[in-house]
Amino acid sequence: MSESTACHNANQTCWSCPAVEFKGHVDFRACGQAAFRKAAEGQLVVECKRRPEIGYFDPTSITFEHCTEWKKTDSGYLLDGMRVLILGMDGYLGWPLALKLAKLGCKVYGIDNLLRRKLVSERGAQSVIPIETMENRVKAANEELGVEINFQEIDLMDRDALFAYIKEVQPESIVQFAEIPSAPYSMADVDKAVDTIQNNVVGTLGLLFGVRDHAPDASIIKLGTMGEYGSPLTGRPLFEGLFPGDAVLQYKGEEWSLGGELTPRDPVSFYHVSKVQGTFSVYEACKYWWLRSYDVMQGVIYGNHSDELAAHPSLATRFDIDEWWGTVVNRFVAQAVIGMPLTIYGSGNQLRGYITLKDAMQCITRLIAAPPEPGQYDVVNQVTDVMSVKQIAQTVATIGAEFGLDTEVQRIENPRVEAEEHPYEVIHDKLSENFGFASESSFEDEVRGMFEVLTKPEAVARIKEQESKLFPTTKWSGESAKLKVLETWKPEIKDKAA
Ligand code: USQ
Repeated sequence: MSESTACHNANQTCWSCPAVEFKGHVDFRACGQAAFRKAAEGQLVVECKRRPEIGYFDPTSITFEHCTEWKKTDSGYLLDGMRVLILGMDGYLGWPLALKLAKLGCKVYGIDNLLRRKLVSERGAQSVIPIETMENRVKAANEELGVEINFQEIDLMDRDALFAYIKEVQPESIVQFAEIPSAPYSMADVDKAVDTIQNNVVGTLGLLFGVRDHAPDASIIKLGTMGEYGSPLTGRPLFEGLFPGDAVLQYKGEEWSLGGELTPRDPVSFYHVSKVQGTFSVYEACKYWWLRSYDVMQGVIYGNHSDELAAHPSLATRFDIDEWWGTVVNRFVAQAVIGMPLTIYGSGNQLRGYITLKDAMQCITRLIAAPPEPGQYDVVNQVTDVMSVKQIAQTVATIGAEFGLDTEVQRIENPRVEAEEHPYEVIHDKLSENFGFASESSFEDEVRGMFEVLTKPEAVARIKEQESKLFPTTKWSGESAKLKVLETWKPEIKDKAA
């Protein structure tokens, strides 16, 4: 990695540093729709909570590169011993992030209500890769990686406990992963739809008040989703959250500026609706209270690998494959392993953005390392590849053949209401251009790595135990008729030697 990429945030100054407190009474807040408008020179000074001996100073005068509190890492400069609070630490993403940040020298704190474990088990499913209790995970992280991770079993909806913990920890960055992440779960019945909306929307809203009152300088990394934009049939590009500042609409012979407006939302399930609502809450909180946030429109995450997870089996993250809790790539690999035809919904031409678990963790780390300015709400689209479901099935079958698997593919009636033929122009420049992100894993290699783990006898047994939960039954329409298989075929596997 080049020097400039590694230190992408070197030029940031105390304007962006959560360890700094703004002094004075100048109301210079931005509207929350664009980068922070700095006060005219001399109007504002700051004080560093970590280095009070400096006294009041101009916040543009010290860069991260020149500050003794910011240390160089391979993810840019990171605040030394940065206090990061991960909400949803027990989840698929929360745990690998905790390990990665702890290894980078952050002081990592986390909460979780362990709901995901409960919901997966209520479904009669299980993580294919066995996972330890949180207590054992924290112990294993200490023994295997030599890091301290602090965990509290707290429900995001328990605002008294949440606020007390925020007050105690005084986080400099907060990562909001504590959401119910399943589209089919949110469509299964009214209780599950309400649970999803309540947990995700009300949970995030409560959090914002907690940050306002107890850690207002913390940067908030909020996990959104690409599915907030939907897949517009017009081919409208999926800008990174906000229309570019110079976007102009022609209407009745006049030009109307769209600069700074949120890219239209067209969510594809009640789960995705909850994410849209989260976006608006965060956007408004930045506007009203000078909170600062990156809203991460993440594509479908897949895989089970990161350097820290690989250090010891007791550090593994969960890996779900059933209809509700598994995502498409992880599901296809598991299906191939037990000889079940891969379940393509509808035409299989649906396009989505994808990213490996390892790359997603790098992106989030880089966002933590380059906090937004006070009042700044910004969005990144977190994907590396755009693929159709059919392409994914083809690659999974091809790589499965390397493991001696003879994979069939089936097209089944689509249980979801989603466009099956559509353009998909995802703009995803910011992470690489502004945050120094460079992908470290490819689709093929990650799928190969998954096959290596999932073809082990104990994993095969755990997949077979939940075989009946792999074929979809949750229709968006609410009907419960069995889904028809439309077509079955064996993908052509090109002989590498040929
Ligand atoms: N699909 C199949 N066969 C399957 C499973 C899914 O064809 O067996 C298709 C779906 O119809 C859809 C696509 O694959 O077109 C992706 O489905 P998914 O279940 O992998 O992902 P999705 O429901 O969209 O949600 C997942 C995560 C969610 C995250 C989202 C990112 O569960 O938390 O927000 O990916 S995105 O899709 O970009 O909105």
